[in-house]
Amino acid sequence: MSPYLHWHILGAGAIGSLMASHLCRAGQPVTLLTRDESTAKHRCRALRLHQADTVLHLDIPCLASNRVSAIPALLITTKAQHCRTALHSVRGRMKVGAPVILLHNGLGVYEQLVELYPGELLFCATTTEAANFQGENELVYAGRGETRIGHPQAGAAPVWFDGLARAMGDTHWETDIKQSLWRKLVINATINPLTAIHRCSNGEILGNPDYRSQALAVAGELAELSGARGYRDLAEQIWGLAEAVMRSTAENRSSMLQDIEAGRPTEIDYISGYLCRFARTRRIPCPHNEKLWRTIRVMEGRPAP
Ligand code: KPL
Repeated sequence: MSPYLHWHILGAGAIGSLMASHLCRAGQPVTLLTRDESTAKHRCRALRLHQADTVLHLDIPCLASNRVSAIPALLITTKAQHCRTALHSVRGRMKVGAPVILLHNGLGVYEQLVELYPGELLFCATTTEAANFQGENELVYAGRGETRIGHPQAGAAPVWFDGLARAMGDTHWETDIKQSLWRKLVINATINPLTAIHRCSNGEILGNPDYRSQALAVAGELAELSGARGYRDLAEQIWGLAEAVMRSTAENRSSMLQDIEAGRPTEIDYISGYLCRFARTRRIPCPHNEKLWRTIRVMEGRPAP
């Protein structure tokens, strides 16, 4: 019997496929779940993983999510706004005691999912791994990063964690995952909406004086919100953290910009929207973030919040 859990991955985008390729390369059992019966027909997805100058051919087991019978462990890598439907679609197929890890940008999904699944089995993760598809099966591993996994109510690492971490590279158990998720949230809130509005790369936000001053105003409000949330040290670091990410990913087009360009819904309600709702409960004005939330929703063709 395998000492490893058989992870099923819902959300076969770039990050989900990268995580599947890590498990596959480590020889651990993994299955990509897809809604698309035709992809699942061959029972495997042929991926070409491009990393530096090498190309690796991987055949990742694949199943239609309505065909899977008993899921021992689930990693959900869909966009934030699709996590609830994704979990709902396989809820009746989960083995008793199966852990579920949520890996997406933004906050607020865990609170929605505890209604659907036992809270003690719901874990959250954040990653700085970077990948993108350049062609249907051409997965580019754009940058090695770090993955942090934890439970929102804190606690020690579960027994399955070491096996998973062995496959996933630079992966750590995080005792304060809420703070790590908040840190990623404020970085995304500073960068993503502005890149989508100005249709520019992450680096151009720093390079254009007008965009830069807008980002500084957004980050200033986020510092106040972070202080109110109890993260005083983080409040002082926000601009420095966001600036470092804009420099190290200068050529990147943010995930929100890619969504806008492709006419897809964005994660704005879980990024700026989550922060503005938090600000309203504390009666903290944050007009710059409100404006970003409103503008992106209107760009998507949705009513302003
Ligand atoms: O996480 C990102 C995203 O695009 O969603 C950043 C860090 C901004 C990199 O582009």
